Amino acid sequence: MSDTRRAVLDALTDSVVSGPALAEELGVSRAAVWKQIEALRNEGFVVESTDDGYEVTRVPEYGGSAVEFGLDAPVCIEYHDRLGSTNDRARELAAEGTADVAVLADEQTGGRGRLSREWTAPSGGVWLSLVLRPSRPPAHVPLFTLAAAVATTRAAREAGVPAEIKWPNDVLVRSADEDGADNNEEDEGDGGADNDDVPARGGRKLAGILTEIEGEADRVSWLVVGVGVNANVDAASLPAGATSIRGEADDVERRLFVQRLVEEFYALRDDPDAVLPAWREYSATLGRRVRVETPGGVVEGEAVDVVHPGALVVDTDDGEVTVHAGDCEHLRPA
Ligand code: BT5
Repeated sequence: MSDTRRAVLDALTDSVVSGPALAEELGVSRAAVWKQIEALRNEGFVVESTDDGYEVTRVPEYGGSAVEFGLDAPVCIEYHDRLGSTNDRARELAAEGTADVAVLADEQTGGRGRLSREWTAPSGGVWLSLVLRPSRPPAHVPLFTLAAAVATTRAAREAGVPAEIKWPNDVLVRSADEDGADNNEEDEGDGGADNDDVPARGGRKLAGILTEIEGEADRVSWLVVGVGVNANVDAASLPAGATSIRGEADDVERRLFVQRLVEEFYALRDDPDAVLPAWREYSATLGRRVRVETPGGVVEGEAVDVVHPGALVVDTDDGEVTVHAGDCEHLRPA
């Protein structure tokens, strides 16, 4: 998207503006403004020309400009109806030197999870990859993944889904029989998929995050944070153990859902000290017995804390162990 188009969109967000005023404000010709208005109309916006100027009276349901309209974050959206993987496209953009772009697709045909696992991504979901170039060491990258999990959880809760985070970055909805040590009363909802054989125990998976980086020892060159949220999709079209917003609550306006998610993520990017406290607040893992498969072996015990930059502290029979990466399973209380 051109800077002019974004500036026109931003100017139209909360006011009626005349073409000449807009041209002057943006330092472009009236013809250039008119061209952008026509482009927005072609994308499905209804832009009325009133005596006072242009007024947006209808925003398309989904798409790049639709998400950017009213978005309070410094991000451009590149939208595709269909894509192999938004992370792959984001990696291309990152390699070209881009930053603060989000690749968004309605459907992915080659979605990826961690460790080359498949990610099912039918039409109706939210498949999003953010390109960032933070001046941080690679060791701090997990903080961005945690921030994405917090942002996703907040957006899901606003959509009426009691989402929680399983370490490190699965966003899930606990099953009634998964309430563990703390007997959380929000756990009665058991809609969505039939989950008698949940593969990653701990609840029904609503969203997953895949973070990829390129960098040197002391500096990240680029970071791609891929977020997949099962939004307006039938749980039946997802793998066993998955759920969707549609399965737990009502369908969401994806345009607004993506805005909330991206805005929350950028707010946390700008306030990194807020990430861990927020993550702890939404955690389904802390206080639970867990079994973590790490590259160095299995760690089992009670999850007692998450510490910078996103490591899990597990109280085991042999004392506290800090785990930096691995697959985590929630165990039923002994
Ligand atoms: C993840 O991997 O949870 C990270 C998923 C990231 C997906 C996003 S979508 C936008 C961006 N573009 C991409 O290509 N990827 C990112 P992992 O923890 O490895 O979980 C993968 C496992 O979850 C699979 O092996 C399945 O068991 C399960 N799974 C696959 N699709 C699912 C879905 N839609 N919902 C819930 N679980 C799913």
